[in-house]
Amino acid sequence: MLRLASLLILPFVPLTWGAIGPIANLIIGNAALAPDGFSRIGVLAGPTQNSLAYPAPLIRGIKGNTFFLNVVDQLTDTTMLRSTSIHWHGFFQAGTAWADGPAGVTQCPISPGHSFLYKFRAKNQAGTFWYHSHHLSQYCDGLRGAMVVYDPFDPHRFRYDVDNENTVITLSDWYHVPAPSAGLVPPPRSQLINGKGRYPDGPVVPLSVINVRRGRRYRFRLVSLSCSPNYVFSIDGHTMVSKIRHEPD
Ligand SMILES: [Cu+2]
Repeated sequence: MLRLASLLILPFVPLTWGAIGPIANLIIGNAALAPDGFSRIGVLAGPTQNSLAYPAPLIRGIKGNTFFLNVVDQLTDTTMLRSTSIHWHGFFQAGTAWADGPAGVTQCPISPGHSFLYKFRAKNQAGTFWYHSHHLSQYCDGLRGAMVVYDPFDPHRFRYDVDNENTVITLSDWYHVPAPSAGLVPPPRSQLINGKGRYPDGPVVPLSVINVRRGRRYRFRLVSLSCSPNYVFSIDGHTMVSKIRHEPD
């Protein structure tokens, strides 16, 4: 179970991770990271080679937008897959099945040094989605991020005051061994909220903090970027109207 230990009552401070989209370059590269205090190389994404991150950057658009997402493969680490392909999880892709992403099904994987422009429209879709590598188990090495399609005419708009990139909460499992050598169904070493967590007997590294202001209503967009586990999520001192379960694909 993942629990957000506390919602700190502090002035609202925007985080610095920048959202991108609906027109964007998405660079896929290798870089070191230590989301739970253990350093390893990951398969990461970012708007530039110098901003590779985990989770991958939030991609956002507005209902009706056409996404132009240019995925550029700059992978070099031979301990992991160097070719790639991205699936935009939850988008219907009516008429654009070629942009759905499963390598070997709707496209060949993108080879290192090459790019692929995904173009698809969020015609009648809005809400919280995610995207991930769809090339074997590569997404377990880090190529996963959240995606939001905002609806300017959201029928629930009167229920909340704040809905932005700071109210997206990602849940994910994390591994210390690169996926190609981790064996079949390896157990995750840690669980991360917004890309931060700890593993048993590991260092006491910072956990993610989401600042809120008393009296304001926040639309939290909870999204599981899971390779394997399901999550039960709760917030201390708050009643969840319904428990959310998500079956990863
Ligand atoms: Cu998916």
